[in-house]
Amino acid sequence: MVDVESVLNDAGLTNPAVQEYVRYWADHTGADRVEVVNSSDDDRLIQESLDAGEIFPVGEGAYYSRSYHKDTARSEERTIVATNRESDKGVYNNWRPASEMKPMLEERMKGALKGKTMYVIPYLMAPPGSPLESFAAGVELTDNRTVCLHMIRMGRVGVEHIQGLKDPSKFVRAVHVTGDLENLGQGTDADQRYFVTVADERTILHFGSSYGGNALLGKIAHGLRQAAYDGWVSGEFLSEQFMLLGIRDKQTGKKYHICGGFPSASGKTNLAMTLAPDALGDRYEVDFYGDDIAWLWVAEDGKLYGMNPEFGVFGVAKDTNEKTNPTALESIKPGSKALFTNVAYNPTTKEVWWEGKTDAPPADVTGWVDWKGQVIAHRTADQQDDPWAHPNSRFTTTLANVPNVAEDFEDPRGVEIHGVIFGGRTRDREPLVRAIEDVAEGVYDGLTLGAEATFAAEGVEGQLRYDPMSMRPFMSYPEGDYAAHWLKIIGAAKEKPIFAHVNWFQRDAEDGHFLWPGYRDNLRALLWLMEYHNGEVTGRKTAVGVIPTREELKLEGCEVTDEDLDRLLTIDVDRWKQELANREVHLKAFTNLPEEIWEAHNRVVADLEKES
Ligand code: GTP
Ligand code: SPV
Ligand code: MN
Repeated sequence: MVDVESVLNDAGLTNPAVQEYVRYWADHTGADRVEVVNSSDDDRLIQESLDAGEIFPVGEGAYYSRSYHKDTARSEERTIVATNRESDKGVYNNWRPASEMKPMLEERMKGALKGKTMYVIPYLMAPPGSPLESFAAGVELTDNRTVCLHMIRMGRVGVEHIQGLKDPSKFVRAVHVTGDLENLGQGTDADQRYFVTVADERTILHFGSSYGGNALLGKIAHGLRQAAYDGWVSGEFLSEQFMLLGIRDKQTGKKYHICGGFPSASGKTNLAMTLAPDALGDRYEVDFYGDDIAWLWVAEDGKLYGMNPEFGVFGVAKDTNEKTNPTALESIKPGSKALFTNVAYNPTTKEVWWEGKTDAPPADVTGWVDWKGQVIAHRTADQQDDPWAHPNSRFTTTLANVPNVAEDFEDPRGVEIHGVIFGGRTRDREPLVRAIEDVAEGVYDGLTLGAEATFAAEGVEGQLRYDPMSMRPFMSYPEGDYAAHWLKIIGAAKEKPIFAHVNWFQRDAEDGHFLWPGYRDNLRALLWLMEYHNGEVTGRKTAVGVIPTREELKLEGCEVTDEDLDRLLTIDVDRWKQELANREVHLKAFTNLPEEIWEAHNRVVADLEKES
């Protein structure tokens, strides 16, 4: 048996509550070795991983790995929020009793680390000194060295974050066991995987994956699910799947911060890292703060603040290129120590490629292997069209590598929030942007956020898959309470943010082209929103919010036709009435939905009626 105590003492991890926790799990999993991980171990761990063939070099100073081919994304069905009280059961959180799930996970993890090393990763999901720091401390235990490399990039990792805790026992206990990936029955009736957050015990037990949010427990499991629960129980803050950006107006010297939620793979990373369009670049600059999680709270000065608890970016590789996201490309260049997962790789030239990186894949396929490790040159005729990279392949890099990262991105005080936006992929109905001043109506808009049902098989034409605040896969407590908590937190702010719904994805009904050019041009909608918030423009009032007039949008250098622009700035009252009927069904599923939310809904219904 390992002498856990001396390993931890030697590493300076003397916090007795941590020692007790690590000792318990080292015994239970039967680990052969225990090793404490600090971010300063990165170079050594990279070398060990290269030597072991777990990662491969990409040029100089970047790396590549593949996950098991049945282990490439989060699994929503296998993800569970467990607590000790049934009143925590919501519509989306897959609630189960803690008394049922804990023994089940303990059973799966028993003896699972025989012959293996248990890595102990002390981390902080907040800039040190943050007012929410006490909710941000955690210790992940993992059997996977690549997970350590990712955690060093995605969180702040080091013994110092756990040694000085005000309450030495207040840290999230996050246990990750990879399991025997080839024998877990992923996606079958005999699926062995379980990803459980025991929220009221601040314990995370994930079994059966080495990928992304399933395995980097500081990120989604702690940073979103656990933090959302903590924010609600403490009454102190919100944790949301939000991006966070700043806009600097060099002419007036003003600075704005906007956060907002788009469902997974709907453009948060692209928006957060965007640059101003060339024609507006002399006046405006965009600062990057975060692309996936924001914590929001009201500080003593009565203002609403936001911060990104993460230390890095775990971004979708597909379609990342010079045009769509030049800053992302810059952040993963040689020397960045970026990690690529499940893209295509060429071990001879040490290059990576993914769909959309360039118009066509490399013409000379010599040496290239796809994300499954299969040699491209050996593909059979019917495999020719298979993607080279997995559609959920990702890059991992630290925030500091992003060229337009905000100067104050690590300021523990966070930044004042001026706008909260929601957006999904909606091919019709949703205009480019509609501003909402009333807080309850803004929260209502977030609760009714949705993305269109992709391929017709499951979806009803024109009906959305609702994804409240883009939190559907990460919801940890009941939706009615969630809405009430939002009203409470934002309601406490002396200066209210403006809400807005945005849509970059409206399409032409005939030929399907995107009406709006998107990407860098999206800033134009946000600039209008801030000017509206400042009272500099008035817009046009509609039943579903205030819409810009064409003259109010800064359109210099924007390639959009007059006809498309008209459509982007129009409300189709009949389509909206249809949508409102769907919303009613959606909201009725939530118990204890605050009366203010129903009032907002009814107001919009009545206003639409007046407009028709
Ligand atoms: P998660 O990390 O899964 O939470 O995703 P995300 O919300 O950060 O999504 P991401 O920014 O990676 O974008 C996903 C896809 O949307 C990419 O393929 C982008 O190219 C595409 N996309 C982003 N912004 C736009 C836009 O303005 N217009 C169009 N047409 N596509 C966009
Ligand atoms: C998402 O799926 O929304 C992600 C990736 O950001 S993961 O960390 O795997 O959840
Ligand atoms: Mn995400």
